[in-house]
Amino acid sequence: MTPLLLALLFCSIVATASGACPEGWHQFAASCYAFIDAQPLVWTEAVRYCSTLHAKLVEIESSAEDNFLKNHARSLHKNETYWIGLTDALVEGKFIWQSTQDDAVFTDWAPPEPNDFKHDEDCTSLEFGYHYQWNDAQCSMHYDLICEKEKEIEGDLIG
Ligand code: MMA
Ligand code: CA
Repeated sequence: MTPLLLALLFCSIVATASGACPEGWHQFAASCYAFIDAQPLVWTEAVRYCSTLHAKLVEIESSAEDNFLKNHARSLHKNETYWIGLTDALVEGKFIWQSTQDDAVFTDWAPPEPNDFKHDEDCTSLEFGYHYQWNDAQCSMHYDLICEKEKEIEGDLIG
């Protein structure tokens, strides 16, 4: 093999090892995100689906993360609404993140949301009709979803 090919091979191994995301996942900060649109699911199914990918339904803790996700959703040009991992099913009006049960500190509700329309909206979406600001929606709606998992750590892959 020529030195050039060896150098290219080495570079591609380093690129993989330095914390890239799995194929089809998109990196932001220390996380990888998958936008799942093969089959719209109800919210509880969305939680379950992400867990089969060793991930969680996305939890959004900052405007930087929120903007990354909104921009990516827009770039897909699919006119889809996506579930996120925020719910007030346990205590009405108290929105918590599914995996940690932590109160939402950062939020991006589209005014006048969350409105608990017909007293039957306990799950949260990035709503296409709101330019991907957040809506509380019926948990039985079938929406696409975004899964999140931690980026692989460099040392694990280099070995
Ligand atoms: C829909 C549904 C609600 C949302 C309202 C806003 C009619 O219900 O998406 O969650 O709050 O629209 O008008
Ligand atoms: Ca609503």
